[in-house]
Amino acid sequence: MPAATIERIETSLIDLPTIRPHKLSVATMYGQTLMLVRVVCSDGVVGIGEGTTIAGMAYGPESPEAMKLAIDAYFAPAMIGQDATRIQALMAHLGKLVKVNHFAKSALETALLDAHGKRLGVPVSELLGGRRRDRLPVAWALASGDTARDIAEAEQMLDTRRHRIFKLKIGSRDPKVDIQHVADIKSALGDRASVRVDVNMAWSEAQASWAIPALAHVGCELVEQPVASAVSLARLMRRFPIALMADEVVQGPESAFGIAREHGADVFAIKIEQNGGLFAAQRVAAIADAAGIELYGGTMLEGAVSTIAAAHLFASFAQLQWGTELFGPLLITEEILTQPLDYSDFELTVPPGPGLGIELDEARVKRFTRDGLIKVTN
Ligand code: MUC
Ligand code: MG
Repeated sequence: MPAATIERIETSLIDLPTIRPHKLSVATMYGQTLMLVRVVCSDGVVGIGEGTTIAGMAYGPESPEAMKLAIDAYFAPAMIGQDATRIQALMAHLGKLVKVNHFAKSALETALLDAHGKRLGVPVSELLGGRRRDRLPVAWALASGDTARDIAEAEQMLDTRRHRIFKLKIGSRDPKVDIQHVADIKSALGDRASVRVDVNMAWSEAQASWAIPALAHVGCELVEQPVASAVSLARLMRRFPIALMADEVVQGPESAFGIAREHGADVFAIKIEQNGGLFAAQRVAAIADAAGIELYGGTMLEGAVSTIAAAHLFASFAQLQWGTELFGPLLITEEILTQPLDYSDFELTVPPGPGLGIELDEARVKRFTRDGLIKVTN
């Protein structure tokens, strides 16, 4: 008889405003929707997890609504009564029943790990092999769409010692306009900050071939996912004096192995949701390490729950050469934790308590919980 079985799984959608419009090449975000999941176990322990994507279905194939539906209709019935303490075995079983659905799987695995950590009295990082660091450098994305506003925002981040690594979201405009935008920001910030860009797959290989050296020339140090295809990205490798990072094409260990085999990136952005959970993301990191690919802790602009789940994983990585971008909770206007996260001195503290080490402010969460399934935006 297992020590704890799964009794109930509850899901909800939380709609939260962002502090300003967040402009990516694929969409402009005005708010963020968190799909929260609670796994209630027979020993009274409740684990929380989160599934969050960017701009509905503009970034990836799973919407928050689809994650909720997949859990309610398919995952939950298969999980009720199962051993809550055998997380890897349970996730492997679910993997056979439900194909892909990486974001929903990540949310469930997070909740199971949170519950098990609370049960054992250890942080999730310890369940993942043990942390190697307690604090993580955190980049900020400049994505207002306006150069002067982005510079002012970066100056404020430097003054308050919140961020000194800036990722500029480009790709929706003419590349020449974008390059000027990057040049102006880098020249305003100088050596006080590092500047990187994320193109979110917007360029053709031909555009990338002339735009990347121009970005290097103006002081950009890293270009994230300039093109959509992994084959194109591999062809761009080693042609320029700056690093190329794979993001959207890294979707679990098999894809990571394929990219590594083709020498297809200098750096992987690791996202727990995109890879199908923390254990899958851990395997991706191991592949990268073995292949000499450097690591960056990515985000789906998640709220506090998934952000901290990722933080526990990134704290355990052997290498984290490019730091992280775990700033999602700072892009949201509302605090949904009883104790806010510690972002200070350009870093995020990985909570020391059991499980994820965070507690939801239930009243605030309730206030922003969606009543029906359909939301009308704008
Ligand atoms: C992405 O593409 O990396 C991370 C930061 C941001 O602004 O967008 C995300 C997703
Ligand atoms: Mg990206």
